[in-house]
Amino acid sequence: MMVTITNERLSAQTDIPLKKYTVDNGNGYAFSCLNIGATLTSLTMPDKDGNIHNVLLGFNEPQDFITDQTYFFGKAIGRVGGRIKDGAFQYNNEHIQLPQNEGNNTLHGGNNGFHSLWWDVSALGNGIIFTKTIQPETDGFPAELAVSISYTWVSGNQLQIEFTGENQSEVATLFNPTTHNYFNLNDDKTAGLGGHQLSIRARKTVELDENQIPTGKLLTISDTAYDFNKESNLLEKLESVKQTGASGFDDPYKVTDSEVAVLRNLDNGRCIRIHSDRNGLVFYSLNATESKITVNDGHALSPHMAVALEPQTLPGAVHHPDFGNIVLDAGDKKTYRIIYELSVDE
Ligand code: FUC
Repeated sequence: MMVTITNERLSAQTDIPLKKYTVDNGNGYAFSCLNIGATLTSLTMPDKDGNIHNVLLGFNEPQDFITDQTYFFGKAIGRVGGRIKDGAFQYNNEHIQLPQNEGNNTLHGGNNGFHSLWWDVSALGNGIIFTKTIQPETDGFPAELAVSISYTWVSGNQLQIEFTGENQSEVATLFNPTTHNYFNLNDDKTAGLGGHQLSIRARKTVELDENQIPTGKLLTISDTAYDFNKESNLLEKLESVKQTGASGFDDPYKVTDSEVAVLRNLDNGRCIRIHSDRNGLVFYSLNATESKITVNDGHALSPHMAVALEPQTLPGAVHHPDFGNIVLDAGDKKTYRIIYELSVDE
């Protein structure tokens, strides 16, 4: 593997320090990141005929990566992915208030979460690392948190995304980061999800209330529209979930394996296996969109143009201890890894 790293400035305005970093592994696979939001903006790979193309959906206008609070294309998400009911939790009998950015609730770390921060960047031998020490005044969460997020090529066309959080304070905080990439393995994103097959290693989803807040209950999904335990045609599944009255998938799955999901395209052979060290995967099928947003190659954004698969500790863990523990105590440090194993079926 011969990794090369290049960077370019994306904005001519000197007061906007937007930079793009591209890391090519020399085998026909490359990724690009931005210093705003530690964002993964593109992931290029060959198809079965050797055509190399980007398999992620992203904004066409670089400026949208700076201002977006809706789609989170490619964004690093933290301190906590998903929704926290009433933007608050109890710890040692103390009520801790968090930033509220979706009604009373906290979504994806609040408006000043990882996705909207400017990160410092350094090169590693096989990728890049974003670092930042986040103060409570910056994002509204308790405790000073030193964070690093690295994107590196590891053996055999595997992109590893590693999050480390270190609580540098005397009080506890929360840490449940994820990455919000939307995949579409077709070259032409306007072709939607045609040809895509998805499997998710899960037999249960988290029940959600009318505000998409976890109730604490798990639902058995065997043989329902939500069941992806057997590899399934994504467009057919979308049709069947819509027949239940939903606008698409926006659900946390309780995963049973470290290979949490496999997305493949039967037409062009591209395949992504997602590995994670946590117990949850949120599957979001990009259900609501505004067409004034333009994405890859200047096309208008439309619903179900791509799918987000977000590995994390199950949302709701802070209120439902059975779901996991996302508290990062004073002085504690935690590391999580997500791997995209990329391959091409002949
Ligand atoms: C997912 C979803 C949300 C949302 C967002 C962009 O994590 O659960 O509903 O709209 O991403």
